[in-house]
Amino acid sequence: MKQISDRATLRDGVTMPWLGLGLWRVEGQKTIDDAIRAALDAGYTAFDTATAYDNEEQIGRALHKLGVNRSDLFITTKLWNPQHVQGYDACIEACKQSLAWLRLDVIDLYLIHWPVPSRGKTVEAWRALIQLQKEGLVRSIGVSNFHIHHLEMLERETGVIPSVNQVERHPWLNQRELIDYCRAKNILVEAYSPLMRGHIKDEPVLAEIGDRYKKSAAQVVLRWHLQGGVACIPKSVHANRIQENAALFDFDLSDDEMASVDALNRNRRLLPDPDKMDYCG
Ligand code: 1BO
Repeated sequence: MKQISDRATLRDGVTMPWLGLGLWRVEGQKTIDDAIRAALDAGYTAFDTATAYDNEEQIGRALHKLGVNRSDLFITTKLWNPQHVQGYDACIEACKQSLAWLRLDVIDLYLIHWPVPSRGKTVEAWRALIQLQKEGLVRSIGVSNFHIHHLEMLERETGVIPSVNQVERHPWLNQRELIDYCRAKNILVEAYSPLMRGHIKDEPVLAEIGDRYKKSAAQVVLRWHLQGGVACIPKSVHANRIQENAALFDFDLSDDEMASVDALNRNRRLLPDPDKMDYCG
């Protein structure tokens, strides 16, 4: 990819920006207005939220106030576990509620937020997303926090493969096996917490690589994601950081530098393992 407007083509033909602004734990109308404005100014068109983040309504208000052309935007939101585990109808209603909060006619990408395997409702929730796409309420459907065995279950039970799997991914958790599986199935992997929740400073090699290009360690990590074919949604509410996180398209990491970042992997999660995340409200 050469510029922030470049898009990945998903398996269902929908195109999605490689880089978006993550809005997890972004709260308060003014903070949201300012972050979205700064992101638009920096060239972002993709915004990632979830019902669980409790900010869809404020995001909808911000986009409406800013008068952004709808066709220029790519909005992702996610089905939250309490509705997921209630079954098909609750999943359909949850999506309609997100549409209302976001003030949209269609969601660009709708994801099952967590597999919640202990409740056994994931296939039913997936069937609801398939129906939502058929009805045109969502353009593309995918999942978040799915291991390979969860993805296999959806394919086996429904024959419909998600377009995106959004997962925790950063240098300490490079998700090699999952990425290889998703690539073989033409599922785009998207990284959340791509900047290791503040731990980048613990790996000095990242700043050393950055010095060669006059880039920060964070920019090196984001470039590593993109260059490795992984979309990402760094979160920030600071205009200067939002801009910095988008200034990734004027340098390339060498193969050796990509390998140095890969070598930092420890299979270390900073957030819950999806097989153990059972929260249902
Ligand atoms: C706990 C992580 C949630 C990201 O969507």
